This record gives sequence, C-alpha cells and structure tokens, in this order.
Amino acid sequence: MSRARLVLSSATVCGSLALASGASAADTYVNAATGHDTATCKTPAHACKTIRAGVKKAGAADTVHVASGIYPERVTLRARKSLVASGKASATTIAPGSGSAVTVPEGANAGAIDGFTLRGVTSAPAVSLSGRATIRRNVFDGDLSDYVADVRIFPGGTHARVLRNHLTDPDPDRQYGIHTSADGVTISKNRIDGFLSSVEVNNGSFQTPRFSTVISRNTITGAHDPPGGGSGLAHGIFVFVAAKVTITRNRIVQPGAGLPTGIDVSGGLPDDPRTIAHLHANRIIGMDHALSLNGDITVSLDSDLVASNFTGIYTGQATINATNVTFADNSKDMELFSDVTLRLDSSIVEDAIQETGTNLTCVITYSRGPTTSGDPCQTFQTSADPGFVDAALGDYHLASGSALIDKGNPTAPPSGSQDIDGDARALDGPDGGGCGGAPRRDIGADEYRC
Ligand SMILES: [Ca+2]
Ligand SMILES: [Ca+2]
Ligand SMILES: [Ca+2]
Repeated sequence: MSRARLVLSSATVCGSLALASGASAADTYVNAATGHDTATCKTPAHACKTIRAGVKKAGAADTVHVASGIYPERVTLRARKSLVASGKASATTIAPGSGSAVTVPEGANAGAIDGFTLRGVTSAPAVSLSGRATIRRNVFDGDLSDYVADVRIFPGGTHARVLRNHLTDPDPDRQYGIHTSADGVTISKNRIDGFLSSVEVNNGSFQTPRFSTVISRNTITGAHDPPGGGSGLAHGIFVFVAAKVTITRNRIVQPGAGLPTGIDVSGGLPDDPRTIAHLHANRIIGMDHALSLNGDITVSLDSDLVASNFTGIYTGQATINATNVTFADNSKDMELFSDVTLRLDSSIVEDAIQETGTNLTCVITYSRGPTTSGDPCQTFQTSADPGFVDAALGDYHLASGSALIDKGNPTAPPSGSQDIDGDARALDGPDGGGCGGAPRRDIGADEYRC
C-alpha cells in the first residue's frame, strides 16, 4: 500500500514538472538493447530495459513507447496506459516464458496495445482481458493449448476492441483465435488464419441479458477441424447463447481440413434470453455449412453471398429473415429441420429448399428460385436465370442483361441501405428507359450500378 502511494506521488511530481515545461504527457520509452530500468525512461536516450519498468513509470493515460527487440516478460496494463511499438510488429515481440504477454486485470481500463508480436504459453492467451483495452495492429503467431485463444476477453472486458490484428496458428490443432464473453466488444478488420474457432462469442455463463458484439470486415481463412478426430467442430465465427451479434462484411473463405462451418449461431434453453444475430454483406464461400443456425434464435441476413459451400443454411428451431441474399453453387442451398420460420425476400436461391423437419413456415416474396409453384417453401416469384457476370470465376454480380435487376421488393429500403459492394440500395437499373429513373431494389446480394 505504501509502495503504491509512493508511485502515485512521484507520478504526480513528474506530471507537474512536465506540465511546467509545456509538455503534458509523461510517456516512457523502453529499449531492450540500450535501456536500463534505473534510467528515467522519459526519453529514448534514457530508456528502460523492460516494458514492466516503462509501464510503472508512465503516468495515467500515457504511452509506453517500445523499441524493436524481444521482451521475455509478462506485462500488466491499467490506468488507461498504452503500449505502442516504435518499429515493426514483426521485430517487437513480447513473449514470456510462462503466462500471457499482456494482461488487463478485472476492473482496469487500459489504453491501446499497438503494433507488437504477442505470444502466450500453453494455456495462457497471448492477451488476457478482464478489463477494457484496444488491441490493435498486432501479430499473434504463438502455439497454444487446445481451446485456448490468442485473444481472450473475459466478462470484465466490456467494450474491448480488437482491430487490424493478424492471427495465425503455427500448429493447426484446436486453438482459438479470438474468444469473447464480454458485452460491447468490437472485432474488426482482423486477418485470422488457421484456427479451430476463429472468432467465438460465448455467453455460456448467461451473465448479462443484453450481450452485444460487433464482428465486421474480418478475413477468416483456414478454419479447420482438429487433426486426428472430430469433424464439424470448426467455425469461422461461432456465436453461442444469449448474444446480440452484428456480423457485417466479413469474408469467410478458403477453409482448411475437415468440415468447418462459416458462421454458427446457437441458442440456449428456451427460457434463456433469445440469441439474435444480424448479418450483412458477408461472403461465405467454400465451407461445409456456410450458416448453421439452431436453437431458439432469430437471425437476419441482408445482402450476404453464400456460394460454393456444401450447405448454405442448415437450420432448426429458428426464425430467419433473409433479404437480398444470393445462394449460388452450393450442393444444397437450405436444409430446414423442425420449427423454422423462413421469410425470404428479394433473394436468389438455386436449389429446391429441403424440408427435412416439421412445423416449417416459409414466406417467400420477390425472390428467384427453381420453382414458381408447390408448397410455400417452393414457391418463388421467378425462376429466371440470375444472369451472373461469371459464376465460374466466382463473380456473382448481376450482368447488365440480368432479368433480376429492378425485380426485388418495390418498397423503399431503409435510408442508408447498401448492397454487398457498398452500392446504395436501391438504384435504378438499365431497363428500356435507361438508368436514372425511380430506384428499385434488385434480387440478390448485388444492386446493379449503371
Ligand atoms: Ca496451435
Ligand atoms: Ca435496382
Ligand atoms: Ca453492386
């Protein structure tokens, strides 16, 4: 306790001295090659040797600048302090002999952790958040134990942000990429390659009724089943229980071995808060199940592309509201088990919908499918060829002569709506009168832009 007071009072003195000379920050500098922990650490020429010393001497909300080098230590970050690598991530490594590279403890609020290579050891994540932090532009390339994630966000890590990182697993076993159990987390623009579960959102402890997560603009590749047994365990994105999740503009492509699912949304028991997922403009290509949606959940899809998977949507006990979705070149587009309500609007479906279970409700409007009569799950409004630009090359945009342009739901979409490319929804297409007339929604993920 007295030691804590001493640190606090010396920080206050440094702060007022710095303020008197016109600088507001009490940033510190760390250099493994040239530094000494007895130095002031307030300039690059008087750097600390260890990050821990640099963190200790930094003021609240200040930045610890870390020079290139290897730092075999465990760092604990709080008080809005940030860690920033001065050089390249590949040349600035925090790799302890045991435990996590960076930990933000329960109740703490850290700043950014920016630009490092970060490694955990065995069952310790590389970054362990029980408090808030922004994890930005780091490389995660360590090998961890089964079901351990490089970035683990525990329930206390509310509003953590994981942005623009690159995660890989050097030994493709059962390791996870990012695993979050906190409310208000954003996971965006990361590249995640080679995991059992690339991103897992798991509120299995049911600790908050409104548990929201945003997963956007990530590229997820190499999702794979474990070697030597267990198929269908792998996921690009796995959402489990009582979560409200927004999943936007991710690319889940080029899977690894086995039968990985693109996005799995699973609910809990009927009495638990309902799991809700909003999907928009994702590209899910080449997976086993592109979307596995099961168990007391509500899922909306808007302008997503689901192509070249074994199954597009594999679902039971779910309400699915899909608008402007393109299903193409899947072995089967949809398989409905029991208790499914499917509302499909302005969407492209290639294959007959498989009705495997009972208590199925389909409402299909302004959509393209293989048949225009039959039961409600088989009655589409047109069976015209979609007229893709080049399906064989994976280009599922509508070509200029497509019969699906301006044939979607004529009701004006909500203001600001966008297609899979970011084009406005809706636009007027090239009909007899040319472009520039009253805009109307197309069918499928793409809105044709003249
Ligand atoms: Ca591994
Ligand atoms: Ca249009
Ligand atoms: Ca478009």
